[in-house]
Amino acid sequence: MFDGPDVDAEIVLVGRSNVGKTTLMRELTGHDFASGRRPGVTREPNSYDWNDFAVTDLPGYGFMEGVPEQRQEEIKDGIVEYIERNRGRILLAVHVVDANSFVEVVDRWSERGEVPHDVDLHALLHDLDIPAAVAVNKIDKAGDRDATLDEVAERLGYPPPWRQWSDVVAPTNAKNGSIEPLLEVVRERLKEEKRHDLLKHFS
Ligand SMILES: Nc1nc2c(ncn2[C@@H]2O[C@H](COP(=O)(O)OP(=O)(O)OP(=O)(O)O)[C@@H](O)[C@H]2O)c(=O)[nH]1
Ligand SMILES: [Mg+2]
Repeated sequence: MFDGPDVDAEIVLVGRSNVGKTTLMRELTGHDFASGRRPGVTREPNSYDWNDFAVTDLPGYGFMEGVPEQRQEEIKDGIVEYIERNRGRILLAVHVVDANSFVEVVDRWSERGEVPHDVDLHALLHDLDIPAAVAVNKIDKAGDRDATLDEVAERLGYPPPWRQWSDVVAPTNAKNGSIEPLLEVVRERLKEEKRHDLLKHFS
């Protein structure tokens, strides 16, 4: 359903609609893509590529304004299929969440006995052995930063204190370009993969 760039290494951004993936993409690549105030802006993957390596912003899952529920399900399936198909080349999946609504959404679904999309997606990355980062975005709006980060991380399987997971969990404010903790996670991951040639894109 979703085509991707013709590359042999990729970083993907995944997450619910409206969490700030496209804004983060812009900060990560230095190139502009359409973002918006309402959920459901990105409906096809956006890639930025440097010949053999790309950063790809995937559509968001969950509620999308003006998009029928069945179509929302298809998009989620398309995202899962994209990740499964490209698992061999994905160096890192940046799972983006909204610091201010994540816990509430996850708990609401869990209380209903359903698996929240984000928990499901994170488990998929784990099952496929795809290294994951969690960008806890819109951190500028969080009241108690450390408590928020602890609560978010815990629900994705990283028990508190969140700081012990600094190789995974990265607070970000994509809107004003404060994404240094995420850049650090990306650089560490690239070093692990011996892709020092790519570090210059994330300095
Ligand atoms: N306060 C704040 N707002 C942010 C931040 N990052 C993004 N936003 C805002 O959140 C809204 C959604 O941003 P997008 O980047 O379009 O989100 P998305 O995840 O790509 O959304 P979809 O394409 O609909 O899935 C926009 O109004 C952004 O300006 C942030 O760190 N802090
Ligand atoms: Mg988007």
